[in-house]
Amino acid sequence: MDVEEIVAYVEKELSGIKEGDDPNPVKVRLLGRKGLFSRLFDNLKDLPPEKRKEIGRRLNLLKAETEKRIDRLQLLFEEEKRKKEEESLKIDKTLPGKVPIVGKKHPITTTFEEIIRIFTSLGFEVTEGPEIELDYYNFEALNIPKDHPARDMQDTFYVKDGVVLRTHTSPVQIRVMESRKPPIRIIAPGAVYRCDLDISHTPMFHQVEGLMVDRNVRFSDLKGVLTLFAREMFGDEVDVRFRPSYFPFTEPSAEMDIRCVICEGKGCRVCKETGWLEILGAGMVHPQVLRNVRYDPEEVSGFAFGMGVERIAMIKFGIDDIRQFYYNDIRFLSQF
Ligand code: 2NL
Repeated sequence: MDVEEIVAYVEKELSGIKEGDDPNPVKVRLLGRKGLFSRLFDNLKDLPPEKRKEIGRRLNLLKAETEKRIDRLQLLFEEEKRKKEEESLKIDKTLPGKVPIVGKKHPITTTFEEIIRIFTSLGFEVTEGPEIELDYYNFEALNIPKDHPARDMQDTFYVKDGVVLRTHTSPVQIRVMESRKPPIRIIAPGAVYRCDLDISHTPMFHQVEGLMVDRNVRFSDLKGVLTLFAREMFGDEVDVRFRPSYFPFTEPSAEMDIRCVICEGKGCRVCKETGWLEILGAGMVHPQVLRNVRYDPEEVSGFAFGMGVERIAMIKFGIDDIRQFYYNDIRFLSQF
């Protein structure tokens, strides 16, 4: 075995690899399991012992040198590969950027915020409560009798015996009254649920209710606060009127209308030719409701009101189908 010849052979193989080329085929040929060095070391055993040691030493040196050079070529190859990849992905910084779609607040959110702003500026505090509610707080405490149509399976989602999805946010106000003494001035905004779906009803919608309880709270306070609300919400000039109505939890009860914002009172499809749009219901808190929360109706009185946020938003933005709010169609939502 002529070591000089082997060195020359290895040198020829290694110098045949250009920098940046893949050194692997040569690596396999020289250093692989059945490669050159492997065979050479096998052959050592056929040499006489005195030669074996010296040649073995030189072969080991040559092998180590070969490994070092292959490793270096391997690094150069990887680097070249990475550069080529980068080149093919290269970003043209002069291209105009993609304009991201920026989300907007949902019209129900902005309407909520506007209602809340108006009442908090009048000193009302925002309160919240559970959407899964006890029958007691949703109906019983509000003087809604067991046989009242609002309790019908058709309107209420029953969770289990004695538990419902709240059908209004009044139960929040009952809970606050139970836990505090008058004076009370609160609003209760939130999601409510009724089993109903058509052009003017969705099974989930939103309400803001309000409540003021103190000594000597009168119907004139109700009229003053709610008139101010309507003017802030729909414009300074808007006309309002109160019509007698009925709710089991208020006595007397009323509904408030504003002059139709579409036809200005002349009569149109939206106001059903009446010239007026109903925006909320209200009344003086029923004495039985006050007693239910351990208030003395001889000492304190209060007014309460409730409005549908979707309804307010429909009037404000001129939307005729409540379901539009919940299709999540970008073409609809991006208009606000
Ligand atoms: C409507 C009418 C109303 C109330 C809600 C209320 C709450 C308590 C006591 C008494 Cl704790 N009343 N809330 C009163 C009158 C009307 O809502 O048309 N809502 C959409």
